[in-house]
Amino acid sequence: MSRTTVVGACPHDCPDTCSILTTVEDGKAIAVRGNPDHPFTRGRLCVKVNNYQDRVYSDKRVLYPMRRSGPKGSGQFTRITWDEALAEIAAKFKDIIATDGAQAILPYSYLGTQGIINGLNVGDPLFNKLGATVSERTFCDSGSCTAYMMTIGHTPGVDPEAFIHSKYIILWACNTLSTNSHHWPFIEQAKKNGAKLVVIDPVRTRTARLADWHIPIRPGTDGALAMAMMHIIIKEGLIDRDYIDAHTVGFAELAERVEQYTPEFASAETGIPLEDIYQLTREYASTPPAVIRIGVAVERHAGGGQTVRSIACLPALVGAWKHVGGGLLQLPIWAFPVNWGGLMRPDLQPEKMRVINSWQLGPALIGELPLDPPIRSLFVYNANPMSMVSQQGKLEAGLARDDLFTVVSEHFMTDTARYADILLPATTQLEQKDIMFSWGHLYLSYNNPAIEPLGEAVPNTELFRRVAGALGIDDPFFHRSDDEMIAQSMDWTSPVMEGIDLETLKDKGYLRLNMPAAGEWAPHRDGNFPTPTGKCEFKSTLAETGNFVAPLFRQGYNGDQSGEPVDPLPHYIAPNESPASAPALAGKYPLSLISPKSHAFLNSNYGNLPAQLAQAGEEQAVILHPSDADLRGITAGTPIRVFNDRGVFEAFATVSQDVMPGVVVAPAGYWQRSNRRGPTVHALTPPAFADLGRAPTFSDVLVEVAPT
Ligand SMILES: Nc1nc2c(c(=O)[nH]1)N[C@H]1C(S)=C(S)[C@@H](COP(=O)(O)OP(=O)(O)OC[C@H]3O[C@@H](n4cnc5c(=O)[nH]c(N)nc54)[C@H](O)[C@@H]3O)O[C@H]1N2
Ligand SMILES: Nc1nc2c(c(=O)[nH]1)N[C@H]1C(S)=C(S)[C@@H](COP(=O)(O)OP(=O)(O)OC[C@H]3O[C@@H](n4cnc5c(=O)[nH]c(N)nc54)[C@H](O)[C@@H]3O)O[C@H]1N2
Ligand SMILES: [Mo]
Repeated sequence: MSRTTVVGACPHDCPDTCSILTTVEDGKAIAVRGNPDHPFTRGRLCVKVNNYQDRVYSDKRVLYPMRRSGPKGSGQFTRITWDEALAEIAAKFKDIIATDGAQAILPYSYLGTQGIINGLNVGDPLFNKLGATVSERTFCDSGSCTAYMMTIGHTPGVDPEAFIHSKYIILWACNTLSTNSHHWPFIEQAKKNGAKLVVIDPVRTRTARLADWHIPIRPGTDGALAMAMMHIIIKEGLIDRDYIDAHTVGFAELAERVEQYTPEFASAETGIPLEDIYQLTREYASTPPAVIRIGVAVERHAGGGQTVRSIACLPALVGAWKHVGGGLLQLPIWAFPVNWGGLMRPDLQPEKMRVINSWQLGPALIGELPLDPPIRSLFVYNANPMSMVSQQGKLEAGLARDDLFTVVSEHFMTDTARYADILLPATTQLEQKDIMFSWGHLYLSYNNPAIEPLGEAVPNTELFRRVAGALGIDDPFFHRSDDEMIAQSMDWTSPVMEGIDLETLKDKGYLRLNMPAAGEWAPHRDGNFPTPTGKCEFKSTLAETGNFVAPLFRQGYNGDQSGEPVDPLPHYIAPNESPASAPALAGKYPLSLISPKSHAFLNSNYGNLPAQLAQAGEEQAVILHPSDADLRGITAGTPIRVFNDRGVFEAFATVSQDVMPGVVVAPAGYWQRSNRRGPTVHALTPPAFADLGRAPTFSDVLVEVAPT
C-alpha cells in the first residue's frame, strides 16, 4: 500500500486560502486536513472544506461530457465523448461567427476556483482572440475596490496578522467567523491584549455575538454613519492635524462637506442611538491603534461606493495609519504581483468590443438589452448564475431559449448546468495544479495535484486548450502547459517575490511575500499611498474618470471608460428601497431583505452536499424579528412566501431577536432543488447598479412576507 501526503491550497473564493494536506492511499484521497505549519490558517479547515474528499468523490459529480437529451432545464443528459463535445462547440461557434460575428458569443465566469491559472482569467485570452462579447465581472467588491482606489489607492492596507497589535477593532459589515474565519484568532489575540471589538451589522451574527459591542444598523445606511463620524471627529478636534497636513489632500473641502451630516441625521437614517454614534466615534478616534476591517456587504446598496469612500477616509483623519495595527483592511490581494495582462491578454481584443455586465445576464439573454447581434451562445465556467445573480426570472427565461447554445463546465448539475446543451466535466482542486493568491493574507500558495482526474474531468486550463484546438487556433500561447502558465503567471522579479522560488513553493505549499513582518509594518506611516497624488485623497483625483470599472473586472478591456465624472468628495446616498427613502413602496413591501453568506456554503457551492446541508438546514430559512413575525401570524417553522413586484420565493420562518426589526435575512446559496424547485432569493433582487464600479444592489430591496 502506498500512502503519501500532498500539500495544496483551498480553491475557494474566500479570503483565507487555507493550506491543505491531503492523505492519499493507493491513488485515492482518503482525508483532507489543515496544514498546522501555515502561520495564518494554522491547521484548521472550515465546515465547508474539512470533508473536501466527499465533494471530490460525490456520486453527484459530473464526470463525462454530456449532451442535453430532454427539454432545457430538465437535467436530462446523455454521455458523449470529448471529441463529440468539442466538435459540436467548434461547429456552433464557427457558424455563429460566420453569420452574426463573434460578439454573439458571451463567456460567463467568476471564481469557482480562485487558482491563478484556472480561475478568473483562464478563458479570457480565447474569448478575446475570438472577439466575443466581454463579460464585465462586477460580482463582488468592484464598487468597494473602486472607492478604495479613489481614496487610498491599491494598497494591501493593514496586514491581517497585525491585528494582534490593534486596540480598537471595527468589523464593518463582515461576519468574520463565517466568511474569513482564519482571521479570528488574530482578533481574539487582540481582545486578550485588551482590544475592544465592535461589529456593525444589522444581524447579531456569530461574530457579533462575540464582540464587545454589536451595533445594529439599517441596511445600506452605513454611509450616513461614516459621514457623521467624520463630522464629530472634525467638530471635536479629534483629528490628527500633522498627519492630515502631510499625507492627505482635500481636508478643507471634506470638513465643509461633512457639516451637513449631523449625528442626529445619521441616527435617524441608521437607527443607531445618538449617544452610540458619539461613543463609537470618540472611542475610535482616541484608542490607537484603531483598525477597520470592511466586509463586502457594504457595497451592495445604492450608495455602496460612497460608503466605502467615507469609511476609507476615517483612518487618515485620525492618524490611525501611524501605528502598527492601525488603518484599514479591505483586500490585501493588491500585494500579489500577478501578471494580470499576461493572463487576460487584452491585447488580443479587436478594437471595438461589446461589454455586457454579469449582473445583466437575464436581460441580455431575453433581448431586453438592445443587442445587435443578440447573444446566440453562452459559455459558463467557474460560475452558477442561476443561484447567484439577480433577475432570476429573466435569466431562467433566457436560458430556456431554444435558439441559445449553452455550454457549461461544472463539478455538479447546478441550477445553471441543467440548462446546458453541452455539459463538460471539471476537475476539483485535488485533481489539478495551480498557484494561488489570497485576498485575506500575504502568503502565495501552490496547489499540488493529489490524485489523478476522475472520469474524464479536466482542469479549466485543459478545457480551453481543447476548445482552442477544436477551433483550429494553433498559436502556441493557447497550448502552453500548466507549468508554463504558472511560470508566466507572476512577476517573479518584483521585490515582494524576493526569496520565493517555484521549487520551494511547491514543496512547502506557501511562502510569505517579501514584505516587512506584521509586527513592524505600518504601511502608510509616512503616507506613500498609491494614488495619483501619493496621498490619501479625501478629494479624489480619480473621480474625474467617473464611475470607472477597474480593468481587472472586465478582462482588461478599457476601451469605453466614459463614465460621467462623480462628485470628488465623499457623500451619503440613501438606499433605493428603504422605508425612509421609498415610503410608497414600503407601504406594500415594508421589510428590507438581505442575503448574506451562509456559514456552511461557499456561495452556492455545497448547497447540494449532505454534510453542509445538514449544518445549514435542508431548506431555505428566512429569519424575522419576533415583532415582524407576530404581526403576520408567523411562528418558527411556518412555511412562508417572500415577495415583491419582481417575484416570490418560498422558505421556512426562523424567528429571532438576532435581526433588527424591519429586516429579514435569507442566507445565500440555496439551490432551487432545496426550495421545492421554485425560485430563490434572486427572484426578488433589483437590477440597479450601485453608485460606483457597477456593483450590485441585491441587498437594497424591500419585500413582504406572508404564511403560504
Ligand atoms: N461561509 C462562507 N464564507 C464565505 C463565502 C460564503 O458564501 N460562505 N463567500 C466568500 C465571498 S465570495 C465573499 S465576497 C466574502 C464576503 O464576506 P462578508 O463581507 O463577511 O459578506 P456577507 O456575509 O455578505 O456580509 C457580511 C455581513 O454584513 C451584513 N450586512 C448586510 N448588509 C449590510 C449593511 O448594509 N450594512 C452593514 N453594516 N452590514 C450589512 C450581513 O448581515 C453579514 O453579517 O465571504 C467569502 N467567504
Ligand atoms: N443573494 C446573493 N447573491 C450573491 C452574493 C450574496 O452574498 N448573496 N454574493 C455575490 C458574490 S460576493 C459573489 S463572489 C458571487 C459568486 O457567484 P458565482 O461565482 O457564480 O458563485 P459560486 O456559487 O461560487 O459558483 C461557482 C461555480 O463554479 C463551479 N466550480 C468550482 N470549481 C470549478 C472549476 O475548477 N472549474 C469549473 N469549470 N467550475 C468550477 C462550482 O461547482 C460552482 O457551481 O455571487 C454574488 N451573488
Ligand atoms: Mo464574493
